[in-house]
Amino acid sequence: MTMSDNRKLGIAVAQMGPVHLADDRKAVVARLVEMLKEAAARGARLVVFPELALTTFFPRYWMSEEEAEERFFEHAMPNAHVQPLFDLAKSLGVGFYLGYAERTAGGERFNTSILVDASGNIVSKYRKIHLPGHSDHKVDAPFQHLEKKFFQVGDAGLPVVEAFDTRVGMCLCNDRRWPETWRMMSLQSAEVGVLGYNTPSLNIHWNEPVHLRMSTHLISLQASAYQNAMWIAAAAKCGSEDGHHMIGGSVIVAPTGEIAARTVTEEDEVIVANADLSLVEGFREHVFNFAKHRRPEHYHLIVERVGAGEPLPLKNI
Ligand code: CDT
Repeated sequence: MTMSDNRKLGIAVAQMGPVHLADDRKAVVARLVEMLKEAAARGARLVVFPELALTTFFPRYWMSEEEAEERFFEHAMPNAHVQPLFDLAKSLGVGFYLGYAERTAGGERFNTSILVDASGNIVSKYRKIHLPGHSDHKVDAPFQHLEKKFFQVGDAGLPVVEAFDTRVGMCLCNDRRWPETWRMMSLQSAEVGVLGYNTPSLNIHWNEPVHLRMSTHLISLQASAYQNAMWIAAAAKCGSEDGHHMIGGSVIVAPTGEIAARTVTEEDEVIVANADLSLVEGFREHVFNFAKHRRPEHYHLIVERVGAGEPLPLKNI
């Protein structure tokens, strides 16, 4: 990777308004195509679309796995529905990140995202690791969050690839709340992290005040961008999908932790930042010079324990 003093990457986030049950893939892809055109015209080389971008956020509905596979999963990527997006991206010379429900040839189901380069090739695939929600039918809840029923835990780690003259890592939605996600990327020298999300305004698991949905989303991204010296671009699918509201607040965050661009609607909306990648290098040379300052010999519990346990014995007291 070549480093210069002033390396720039035009990054766009293409936020989506609601996708209703009645909206077919063709109509959805037409919306993505329009936003890709706008993003390219505004100087973006990488466009970030949401999680499960091609359908409504279907894990809110109780149904069998077979029905979900039939209605909401992609059995190949690309496929005839999304080919226009791939073709346009290639002709414009821009790449994109796209989230979708993946059904493999072997019958596995993942909540997946892909990174497509400016030549229209899939250069990386991520399968969501931190699956939120439950697998049982919560009959008293206003809606379901059945990611643990419909998806397996991702089996592809947290991939970072060289693309767009930088290094790019991917994750999906709930992954953004876990510091391990971002540290895995920054330890692979990712300079840009991209994600899509569907975050219901109402948390069915506990009585979380609605305003915290936005503040915990933003604080996770801003802290993670700063602590890992990365650019982070996050795309919502938001607004009211058949009466089920999800937060917007799509952002592009600089390695300073500052928000460089933010959506103001809950509809299809493109934001763009000309990301200065040399900011990453600055932070990584100084306060977050990992090789100089990290002390992994004191971090062993992070990989040894899943849940919290007893304090470690005190030393040297
Ligand atoms: N899609 C997704 O991962 N949403 C979660 C909701 C958590 S509440 C069950 C999120 O972290 O936004």
